[in-house]
Amino acid sequence: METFNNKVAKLFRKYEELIVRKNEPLPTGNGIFTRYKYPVLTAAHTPVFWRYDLDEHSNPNLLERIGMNATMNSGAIKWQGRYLMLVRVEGADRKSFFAVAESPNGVDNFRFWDYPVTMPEDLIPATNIYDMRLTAHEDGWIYGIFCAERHDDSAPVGDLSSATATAAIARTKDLIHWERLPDLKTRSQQRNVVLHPEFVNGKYALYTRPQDGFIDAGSGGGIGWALVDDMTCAEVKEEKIIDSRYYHTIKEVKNGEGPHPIKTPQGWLHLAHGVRGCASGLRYVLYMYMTSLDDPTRVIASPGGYFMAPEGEERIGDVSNVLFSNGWIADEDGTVFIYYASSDTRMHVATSTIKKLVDYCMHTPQDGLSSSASVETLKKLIKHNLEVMRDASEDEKIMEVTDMIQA
Ligand code: M1P
Repeated sequence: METFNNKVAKLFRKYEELIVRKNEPLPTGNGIFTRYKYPVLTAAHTPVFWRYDLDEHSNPNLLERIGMNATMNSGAIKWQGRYLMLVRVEGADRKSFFAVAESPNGVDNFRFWDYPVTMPEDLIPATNIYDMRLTAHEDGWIYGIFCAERHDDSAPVGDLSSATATAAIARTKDLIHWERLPDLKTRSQQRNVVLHPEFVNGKYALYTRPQDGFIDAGSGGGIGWALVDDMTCAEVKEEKIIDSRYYHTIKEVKNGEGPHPIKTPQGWLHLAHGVRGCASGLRYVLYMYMTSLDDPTRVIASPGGYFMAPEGEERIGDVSNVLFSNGWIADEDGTVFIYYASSDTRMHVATSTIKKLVDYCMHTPQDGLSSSASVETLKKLIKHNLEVMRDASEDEKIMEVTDMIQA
């Protein structure tokens, strides 16, 4: 009979194989980004010693004691030369918490730190916390803004689904010790709030997502912008929508800022999610846009349609048909690591470069908001390409003749 110690050794061996498995870029693509073969984090990547009691006396049958359900919507940062994700881990009990996983190269070998984050509570404790955006701000702190969810006590008795969403704020210098600051004061519920990395007119700048209800953006929505004097008592007094939602687009139901934008010489590069409704439920895709360096509220590029949509196994999971991103890392050499979750279940990486992403944003046609506008845009490209192809074949003919003369 297999001994307890052998069973434990087997668990660790299998786990280790998973952690050190090399990831592979997938050959197919659209030239804009590269997907990878394996998810970078799954629930199975959470340490064995989080899930099992490894003491033979208290767990003689070596049963899993604390089940993990998902590793999803993760913030990201390059920290002391390592690629870190601030992961939203969801237990089998449906409670999310934060934990750091780090990798030496950004595409595989992600390993969790021993302990999850101990996040101090605000005055009113939250039931669930999730989807942290990390910002290394020029004031010297690393801020984490995340959603704090609480039961909506104004709901009728017996309604155990109604909840409220608030933007919670914490800051750290080492990603281990967190100082919790008061939740963002705002007129509406908020999710997907993100801190801009630089001061704007001497103030902190926030991307917001005002919403009428916990799920519904309602009459409002869109990606908002607000300036705040002090992050230790942050209050949104005025909010301006900088990226609206539109009828019959990928962001018709709602949208939300992803990670904080990346600064490029051409402007701020943004990644966001857009949501539309269909017979199979809500469909979440990722899209991009750019804003001006002089005025970060001015959109200067708005490529039409989605940047990434769920594909293959990404389409299936706890909440199917969802891609969500709240973390990316721009490396010194211009490589961009885009960390995205699929179907609220697992984390993936896609790589691109700043140059390609700027090109994508600047030169992808905008959404013309109607079928006929889309056809006109398409016809323009076809006409141009047919001319290019015709010119190329004319050149080839000339070259053939020249070759014959020379021969
Ligand atoms: O289930 C899909 C997503 O739903 C919500 O998205 P949004 O903030 O746009 O409403 C969030 O709960 C998010 O965590 C989740 O991935």
